[in-house]
Amino acid sequence: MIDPEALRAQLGRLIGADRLLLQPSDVAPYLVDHRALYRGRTWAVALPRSVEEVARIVAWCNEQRVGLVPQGGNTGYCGGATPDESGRQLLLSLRHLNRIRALDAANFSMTAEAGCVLASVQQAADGIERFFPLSLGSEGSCQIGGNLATNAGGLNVVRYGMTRELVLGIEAVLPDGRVFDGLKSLRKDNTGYDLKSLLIGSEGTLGVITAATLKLWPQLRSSATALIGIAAPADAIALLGLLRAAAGERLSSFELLPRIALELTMRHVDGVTDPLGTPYPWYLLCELTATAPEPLSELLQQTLAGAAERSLLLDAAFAGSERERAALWRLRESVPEAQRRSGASLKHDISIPVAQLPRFIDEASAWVGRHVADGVLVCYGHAGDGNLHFNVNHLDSADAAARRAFLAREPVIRRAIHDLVASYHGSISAEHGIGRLKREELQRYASPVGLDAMRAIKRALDPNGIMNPGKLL
Ligand code: FAD
Ligand code: 2HG
Ligand code: ZN
Repeated sequence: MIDPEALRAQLGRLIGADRLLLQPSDVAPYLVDHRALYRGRTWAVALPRSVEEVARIVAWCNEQRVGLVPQGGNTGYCGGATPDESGRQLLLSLRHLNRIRALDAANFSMTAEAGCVLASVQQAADGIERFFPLSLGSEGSCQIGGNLATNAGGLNVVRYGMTRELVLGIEAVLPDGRVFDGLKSLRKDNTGYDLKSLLIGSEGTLGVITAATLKLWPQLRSSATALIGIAAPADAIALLGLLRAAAGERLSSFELLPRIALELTMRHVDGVTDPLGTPYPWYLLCELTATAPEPLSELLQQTLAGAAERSLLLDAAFAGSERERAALWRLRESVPEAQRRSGASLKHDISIPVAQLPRFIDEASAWVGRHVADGVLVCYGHAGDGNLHFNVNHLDSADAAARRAFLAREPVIRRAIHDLVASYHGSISAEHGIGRLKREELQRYASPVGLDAMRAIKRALDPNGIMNPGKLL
C-alpha cells in the first residue's frame, strides 16, 4: 500500500512543495488524454524547472519503486501520457522545462528543452532565419519532448522525414536518475549504439527526455499549394510519381482527403469552405516549397496540366496568397477536430507501401461497407508517406445506446483492419505510437524477435520498471 501523504511530504522536501500540484481541481486536467479514452489517478503532479530537479525526482522514484508518467502537451493519441487508475503513479509534467538553450544559425541547429511547445520552436528558428520543418495540427500545444518521445510525423514528412531524422542530439534522465548528456550538434557521429535514436519513439518508457538539439534548414522563400480534385486514390499515386519527378525534394506535403472529410470540416469548423465549388470523390493537398525565390506555381501548374491531359485529375484550386494557402491548410488540419465534433470515431493510424495504397483502400473500404452499417469511413492522411488515418465515424452519436453499441464493436473492426494491414506488410502505428491503446496490438503484430530485444532493452535500462509502466510493452 502506498501512503500518498508520506510520498508528497518526501518529494516536496526533495524538490520543493511549490513544484507539486496536489489539489484535485489542479491535477484533473493532467489525468485525461486528448481523446478522453483514459482517465487516470495520481497522488501528485510534479512540475520540475530544471534537469537537476527531473534527475532528483526520477532517482527518488527508482529508490521508492514509484511508477512515473512523463507528460508533454498531452495531445497524444494512444493514452501514453495518462497514469493508470491505481493512483500510485506520479505524473511528471515537462511544461516548465521550456527554455530555448541555444540557437546556432551557422550550424543550422538549436537546442530546446523538452517542454517547449512545438510552435515556439518553429518561431525561434524563424527568428534566426532558419526553418524547423516538424508541423502537426497540434503544434500549438504539443511539446518538442513529446514529439521526440512519440517520433511524431505530420505534414512535411515526405520531404524532411519523421522527428527522428530532425534530431542531432538528446539529453535525457535515465531510469536510475543519471543524466545522459548527448546534446551533440554533429551531423556525423559513429561512436557505437545510437542512444538518441533509442530514446526517440520510446514513449517515456526508457527515460525522461529533457532537451534536444534539433536540425534546422534554410528558411523557405517560395511555395505553391493546391487542392486537387481526383476521382480515385490510384490517381493520387500516379500524381505523386509525376510531382516527385518534376519537383524532386521541393515536394514537401502530399495529403489525401476524401469528400466526407471536407464535408465534416465545413459542417463543424467555422470559416472552412470548399475552394472548388463542385464536389469530387477525393482530394489532394499538395505543396511545393523552396529555399530560393523560384517559380513554383508555374512548376505545379504545368505538372498538373500534364496530369490533367492524362485524366489523372478533375480540377485544382491554387493558393494565390498566403491567406489562401492558410485556408487550404486549415481545411486539412481541422479534419481531426471536425471528426471529434461529429461524434464517436475509431482511429487506425496505419501505413503500407505507397504503391499499394489504392488496393488497400479498396479492400478495407469494402470491408467497412459490409460490416459497419452505422459508421462512415473517413480515410485521409499523409499519402506521400503511405500513412492513412483509416478512421470510422459513428453516424448517430446523439443516441447514447447506439454510440455504445458502435464503440463496443471496436475490437472486431480494429482486428479486421489491422489484419489486413499486416497482410500488406504494413504498420499498425505509422506515427502516433503505441502507448496504452495499442499494447496488445504490438504483441500481436510485432516480430517476436524484435519484441524480445525491446523487452531486454527495457529490463537493462529500467530494471525496476518505473518508467511509464503499462505503456508500449
Ligand atoms: P504527450 O501526449 O504529452 O505524450 C505522448 C507520449 O510521450 C507519452 O507516452 C508520454 O509519456 C511521452 N512523453 C512526453 N514528453 C516526454 C518527455 N519529455 N520525455 C519522455 N517521454 C515523454 N501526431 C503525428 O505524429 N502526426 C500528426 O500529424 C499529428 N497531428 C495531430 C493533430 C491533432 C489535432 C492532435 C490532437 C494530435 C496530433 N498528433 C499527431 C498526435 C500528437 O500531437 C503527437 O503524438 C505529439 O508528438 C505528442 O506530443 P505531446 O507533447 O502532446 O506528448
Ligand atoms: C492528422 O494527420 C493527425 O491530422 C490526426 O495525425 C489523425 O485524428 C487522426 O486520426
Ligand atoms: Zn497524421
